[in-house]
Amino acid sequence: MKVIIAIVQNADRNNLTNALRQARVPHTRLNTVGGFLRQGNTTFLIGVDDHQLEPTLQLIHTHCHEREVLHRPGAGALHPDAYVSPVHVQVGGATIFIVDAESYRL
Ligand code: 2BA
Repeated sequence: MKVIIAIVQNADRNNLTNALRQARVPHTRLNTVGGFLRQGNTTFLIGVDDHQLEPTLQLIHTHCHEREVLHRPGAGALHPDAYVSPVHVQVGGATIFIVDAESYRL
C-alpha cells in the first residue's frame, strides 16, 4: 500500500475531491500553507493499494493545473526596505510525495 501526499492549489481542491469521491478513493484533506508564498493550499493524504496508484496519480494530474501568481516579497514587513518588486511565480499542478505504508489499520 502507498500513501500519496499531494499538495494542491485551493482552486483545484474541490474538483479533485469530487473526482476522488467518484472513483471511491478514500482520502483526507488538510488546510496547509506554502512556505514560499505563505498562501493557503490543500494537502491530500490518499491511501491506495498499489494497483490504484497510477490511476489516482492520473486523476491528480487531470484536475490540478499550473498557474502563474504574482508574489510580493516583503508584503506585510515592517521596514520599507523589505519591499522588492513583485515577481511572477509558477505554481502547480501538484507537488506529490509517494511513500510506502508499513501497515493500515482501522
Ligand atoms: P509554496 O512554498 O508557497 O511555493 C509556491 C511556488 O513558489 C512553488 O510552486 C514554486 O514555483 C515557487 N517556489 C517555491 N520555493 C521557491 C524558491 N525558493 N525560489 C523560487 N520559487 C520558489 P510549486 O513547486 O508548485 O509548489 C507548490 C507548493 O507545494 C508549495 O507552496 C509548498 O506548499 C509545496 N511544496 C513544494 N515543494 C515542496 C517540498 N519539497 N516539500 C514540501 N512541500 C513542498
